[in-house]
Amino acid sequence: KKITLFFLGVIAIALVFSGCAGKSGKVATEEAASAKPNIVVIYLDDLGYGDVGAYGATQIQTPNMDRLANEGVLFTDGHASSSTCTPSRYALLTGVYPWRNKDAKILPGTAPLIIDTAQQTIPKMLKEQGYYTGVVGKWHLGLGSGHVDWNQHVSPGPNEIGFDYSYIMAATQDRVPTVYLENGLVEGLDPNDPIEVSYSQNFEGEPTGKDNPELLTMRWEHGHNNSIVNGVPRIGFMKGGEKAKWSDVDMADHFLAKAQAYVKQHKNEPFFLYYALQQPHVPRTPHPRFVGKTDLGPRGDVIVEADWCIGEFIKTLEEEGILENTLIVFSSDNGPVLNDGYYDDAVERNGDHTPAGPLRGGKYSLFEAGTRVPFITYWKGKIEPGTSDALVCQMDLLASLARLAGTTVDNTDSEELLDVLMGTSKEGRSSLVLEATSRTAYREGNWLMIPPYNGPAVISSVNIETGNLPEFQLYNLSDDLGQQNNQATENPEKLQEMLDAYKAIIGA
Ligand code: NG6
Ligand code: CA
Repeated sequence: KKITLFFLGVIAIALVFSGCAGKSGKVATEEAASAKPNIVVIYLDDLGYGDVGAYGATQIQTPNMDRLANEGVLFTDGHASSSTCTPSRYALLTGVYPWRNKDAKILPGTAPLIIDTAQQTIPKMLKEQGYYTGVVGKWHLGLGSGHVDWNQHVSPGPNEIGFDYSYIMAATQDRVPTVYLENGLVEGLDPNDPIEVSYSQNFEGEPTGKDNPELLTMRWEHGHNNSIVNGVPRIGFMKGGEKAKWSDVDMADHFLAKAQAYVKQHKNEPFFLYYALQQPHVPRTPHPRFVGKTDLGPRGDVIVEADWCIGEFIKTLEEEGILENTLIVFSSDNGPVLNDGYYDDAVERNGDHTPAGPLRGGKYSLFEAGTRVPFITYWKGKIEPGTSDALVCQMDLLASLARLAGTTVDNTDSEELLDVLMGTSKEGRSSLVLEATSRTAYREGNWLMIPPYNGPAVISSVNIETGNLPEFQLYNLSDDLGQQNNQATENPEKLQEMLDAYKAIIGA
């Protein structure tokens, strides 16, 4: 009898609780779903300011990027923090200036993770606000904490800095290991064929690009002459892991499929996706169905391929009925380069295409084309189409997305510019320190100051101006976007004002 009464009591209590939980749970989800849109950052690798139709390209057709621009806000003055990959990605995810971290520079595939696992990041912040968070694509922020054994679970990595899900290539397409990692595990690894990676010496008996040109389907021009994978010579040496190696020509489709699957799986909860495409970084390996889509050779063709991927990805959001509830931020990690180390006709077939648009410099450069990149925000039905000349930096996404998700972050480098990203305000940043291969420059208003730097004025291997000059440079971008007229000597007051403000920020 006692037992029956006890059970009745338990059932009664359970009913009361399930009733409450059911009701408030549902309301909470509905509120979250309408208040917290999905957030997708589509990030390209080395895509230049002038490589997109909406930004003036005529020889590369980019209808899907153009759709985002035409139906969203096209920023004319949007910046990566840096003119190379690792620092820009560091700033994007952490909201911290990359020059504050001495390790935030182009990393080998064996480098340890450079984001502190205690650090604030976009995925961590969003996760705290109830988001499911994922990264698909290029990582290049280091993995592990010293020596990485690629045959074991690799950690710390994206999953330790806030991503619930990660499907990545460790570094770049031109660096070993040339395998994908899903949540820290090399996909498709055969334990009987373990992976070994070294950036200092080759493994005995393994061919290299340098010694075995007869094995190459793509020739190296500078660097890129170590291990050969799929006929392409890479940076770094790798042995084993045959079955796990990626197929270069399928990489775009492969990442797209992962990004689409992620969306389908998480469409019923607010999600964040950092979709980091590999194009048009070297080696440029378009899938055969994109070969010849432009007259520019592989560099143009992989941009068309990336554009197609973006179109397919948007279609998935549409088909799943969540496009209206998804904010898309589109950008690139640094400016363009034609010859980045392989003979792939990028220079020879460039014709009169201007990858940097009207800007001076390119990847690796302190000049404008290093960091000023395509930058678009799109949110169907929420963002009014338009153009914005506001100064914005990818580093500002942390604070801005925090506001969108209903929270704030304790971060002084990341500026909260949500209204600017939404197109309702044109009040962007008043200043920004830009970085290129560990050098910095200072932007305030329309003025740009580059302090004196020794070193070559041009990186001859890639044929890009560095921005180095032994004296100060001062440009007024409002009437000299191409940075042709150095006003440092004729405008000493402005120079001094800029120098003082710059020193105050960098702590010099
Ligand atoms: C450089 C590579 C270049 C590219 C770059 C990183 C050589 C000679 N050049 O060192 O090809 O991989 O690093 O690019 O090795 S980034 O977009 O990831 O920053
Ligand atoms: Ca890059």
